[in-house]
Amino acid sequence: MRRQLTHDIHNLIDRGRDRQLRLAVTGLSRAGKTAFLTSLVNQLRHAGIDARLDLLKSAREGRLLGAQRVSQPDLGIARFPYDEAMASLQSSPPQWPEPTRGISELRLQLRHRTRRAHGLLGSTGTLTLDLIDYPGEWLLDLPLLEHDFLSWSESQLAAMGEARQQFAAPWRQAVQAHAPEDAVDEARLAAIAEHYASSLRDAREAGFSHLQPGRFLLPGDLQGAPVLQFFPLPGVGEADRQRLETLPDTSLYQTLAKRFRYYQQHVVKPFYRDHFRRFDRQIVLVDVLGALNAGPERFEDLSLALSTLMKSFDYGKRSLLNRLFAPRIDRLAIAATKADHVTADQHGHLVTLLESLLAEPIKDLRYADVPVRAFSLASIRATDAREIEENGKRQPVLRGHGLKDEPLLIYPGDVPSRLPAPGFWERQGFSFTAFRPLAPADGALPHIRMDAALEWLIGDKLR
Ligand SMILES: Nc1nc2c(ncn2[C@@H]2O[C@H](COP(=O)(O)OP(=O)(O)OP(=O)(O)O)[C@@H](O)[C@H]2O)c(=O)[nH]1
Ligand SMILES: [Mg+2]
Repeated sequence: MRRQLTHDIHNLIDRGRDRQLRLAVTGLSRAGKTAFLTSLVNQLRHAGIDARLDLLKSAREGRLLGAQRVSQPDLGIARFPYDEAMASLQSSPPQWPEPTRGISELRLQLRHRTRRAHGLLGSTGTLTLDLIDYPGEWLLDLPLLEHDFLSWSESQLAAMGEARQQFAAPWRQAVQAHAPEDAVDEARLAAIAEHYASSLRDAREAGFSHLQPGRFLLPGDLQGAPVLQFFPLPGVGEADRQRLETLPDTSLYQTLAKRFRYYQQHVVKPFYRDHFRRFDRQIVLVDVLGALNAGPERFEDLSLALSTLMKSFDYGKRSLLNRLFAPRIDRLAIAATKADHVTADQHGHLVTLLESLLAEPIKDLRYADVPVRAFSLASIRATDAREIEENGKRQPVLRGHGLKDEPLLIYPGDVPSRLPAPGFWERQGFSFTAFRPLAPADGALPHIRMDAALEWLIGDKLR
């Protein structure tokens, strides 16, 4: 107990002297979180040796001395699989790291020299950087706290578009066999819930992102637990509220309502209370190019999902989040990942497209005075930029290898600078080929603008 207290006090003092920072990385499934954190750790470990970090001021000025991994503070959280990710990238042929599930963490200790007037170097300082990777899907659950079961159920059914209805057909058939007042046994409930969860998984497979409840997609250690076995109830609404509330505890309605409350209290809230509330800085990664590639319906859905996700960073005084948890993130980055999938002349468009995709949330953040900046980057660059000459004109192209190791030389197309108008999808398709990582040379991973993101996220702590 006393040791824990001393530990906490030390943590507090370090933070006061700007020596500790918790930086969280999130994004929807496959957005590039593992690649980003792996590269971030790799770049910092190679700072001052062979990492290219010119846009990170302390590195450019030769003041960043290096980084070491130290044991993480929260022993109950999975370790971020840095070694495993590096092993995949260094295998032959190189491979992308495995998908990850849930939250993980890694602690780095950075040593740097402080700066004094007239460019003189000062004393050495240490920054303890806690890096946290967690699924963006978990943030999609925040709005669920504003509902009770009945209103949540109505909202979910209303939000189900045509394509989602199709995935949900088996679930609907199963649930419609029961009335809200029926007593339904555990096994039957589990079976209906599995139909519901599977409709969400199918929707995600098909490229949809705006899906709730988030843990149904990424259950982690809650797999099979009754708290993940609820679903909306078709055929009832606000008008039935009085009647429904008088139903016995054993009824289908009351059972689902109870599980829903449990999910709010024991799954959604603890994440915000135990983790989110303690983050100092946050980067949200978005696979904009992947969504462009998947067509208009998925692109629109990504936009919806992102505006829900970004609500977790809206600290307006009256926001739900502020009332419940008083979070303290004081700086935010949003980044379009995998920028090495398009030629460098398109990178500017990628940023403006991301900004228009997030226009509303960015406005809210600015209003709430949370500094936010948009980037396009490649955590682990998998292509080389080349130029070819066609009909007497120079044309930038990308060279790399496909996932089956086949050599590729392509021009992937133009990125629109704003949200694509309907005509765009007919006029111009996108085909972004997947590249395998470049063959590893010794040393730092190749990247695009990781240093710019680092400068924004931690640069001020390395002065
Ligand atoms: N070309 C290129 N591809 C990338 C880059 N970053 C990620 N990718 C691709 O995107 C895939 C997903 O990246 P991850 O880093 O595993 O994404 P994630 O968000 O951790 O995914 P989950 O753990 O499944 O949620 C990778 O397997 C790569 O194919 C990048 O910088 N360049
Ligand atoms: Mg991952």
